[in-house]
Amino acid sequence: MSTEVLLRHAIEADELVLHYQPQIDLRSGRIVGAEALIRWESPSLGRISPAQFIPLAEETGLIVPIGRWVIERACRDAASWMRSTEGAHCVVAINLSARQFNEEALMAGITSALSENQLAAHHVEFEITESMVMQDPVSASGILKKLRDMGCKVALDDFGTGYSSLAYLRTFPLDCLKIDRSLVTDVAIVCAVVQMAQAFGFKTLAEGVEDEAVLAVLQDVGCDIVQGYYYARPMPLEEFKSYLRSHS
Ligand code: G
Ligand code: G
Ligand code: MN
Ligand code: NA
Repeated sequence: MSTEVLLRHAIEADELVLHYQPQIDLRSGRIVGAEALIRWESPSLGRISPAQFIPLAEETGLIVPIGRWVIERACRDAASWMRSTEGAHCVVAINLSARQFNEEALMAGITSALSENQLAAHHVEFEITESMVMQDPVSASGILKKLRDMGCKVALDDFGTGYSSLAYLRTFPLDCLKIDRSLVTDVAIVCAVVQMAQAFGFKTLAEGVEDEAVLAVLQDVGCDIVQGYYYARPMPLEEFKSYLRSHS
């Protein structure tokens, strides 16, 4: 069977899972969020990376049902950790793909996932890549505004890898810039991005933090939030809940 056919069945066959990677506030040391990262365990193909199957899902349109599943499951999981004292301030960060972002039914899907799980909108953040918004900045800006009007947060993912128009960037309704992990070891770039984000009124999150030296630089330049293997790898829900309990 082709990978496409197998992926089509992956949702109903319960082969997709979400792992969570903690996001830590640098000043307080508290866990303020967790990024949901999809995993596919195929009985016939083995473990397949989202870097492989997300592009396929985009091409075939399967990203629409998969993306809907991700939003529903992430909201359900976040609602479950939100009920504990340790998890009460931990936002769930959900990656949106280009198709999903431009889909008419996106807002309705989010609204129903929130209400079904009695999850407050401000506990959910959507990650949209720089290239997705720069393709059509005017339309993207309208969608970002709708998400924020609902009460959700919005982060610009992979920042620094695409071609952002700074003039547009400053007008975007954003909460956070996620500095791409390929850039976090470059002191000058990190410093410049943090200063620019501060001037524009956005928070900064550094991805792919793997060691103490990088962490020290980020602290120095005033980066707000960090995420990376130095703290933890993406992990299954139950493991993430114990992580929350033991790190608060
Ligand atoms: O976790 P990992 O490094 O393997 O993820 C690889 C890529 O897949 C990253 O670019 C990440 O943003 C993307 N990805 C992971 N989970 C999701 C998801 O739920 N939806 C979308 N659209 N992309 C995801
Ligand atoms: O594209 P996006 O930023 O959504 O993807 C995040 C990806 O980065 C995930 O696949 C995640 O597994 C991976 N990741 C998270 N932390 C680290 C890290 O410290 N080092 C590396 N190399 N990858 C990381
Ligand atoms: Mn991301
Ligand atoms: Na990224």
